[in-house]
Amino acid sequence: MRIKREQLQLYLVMGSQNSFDEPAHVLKAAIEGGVTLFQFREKGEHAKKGAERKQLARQLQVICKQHGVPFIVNDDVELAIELDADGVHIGQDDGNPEEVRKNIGDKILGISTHSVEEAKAAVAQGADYIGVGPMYHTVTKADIEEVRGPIVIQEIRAAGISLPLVGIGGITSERITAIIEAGADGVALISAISKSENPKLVAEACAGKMFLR
Ligand code: TZP
Ligand code: MG
Repeated sequence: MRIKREQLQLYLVMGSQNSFDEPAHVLKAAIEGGVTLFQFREKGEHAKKGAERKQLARQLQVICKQHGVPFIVNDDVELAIELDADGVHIGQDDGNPEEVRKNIGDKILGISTHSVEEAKAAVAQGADYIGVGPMYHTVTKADIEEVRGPIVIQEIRAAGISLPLVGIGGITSERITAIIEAGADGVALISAISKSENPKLVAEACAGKMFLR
């Protein structure tokens, strides 16, 4: 088991483009509030590039290490290997999962899925966990699939897929219960935490919703 279900409970996904405050400050506060897993997702129009991007990744990885929080890199196998990150997260259009698995060896592999079919494929491809979304409308990611809500998670569980799973997309502390009740092990959030005035308080409120099952 490369990742424990409990480690997926409160998954913060973030890059510098997602926060007004320094990403390092946001990450520290969020971890103090109860974040259990972190994904470095530095992408989009306003994202850092090259050496600056790598430097930020290292800085955030150090914070994760200090707090025992696994550090996952979004869609960049090369960077994950160079930094010896704990894992990689890929989407449906981010290349061949089998190839990614070969390259990362025993690191954690997360795959974004949107349906029972994609979830089944992710299991076959050796994913350690899947992200399912978008649960709700979001403006954080431009190219999102149709919003179908927590019902997709119920469908995936009903199909017999027991792989660790997080919901993602438009999630706030108020929406967590519905996602956990649908069968998720946790939730992945960007803006609810990263754009909050008080990331620690929001993370605490989210963490308080996790002990339901
Ligand atoms: N994948 C599906 S929705 C999404 C990603 C990366 C964005 C989630 O961001 P937010 O701010 O939590 O809605
Ligand atoms: Mg991607």
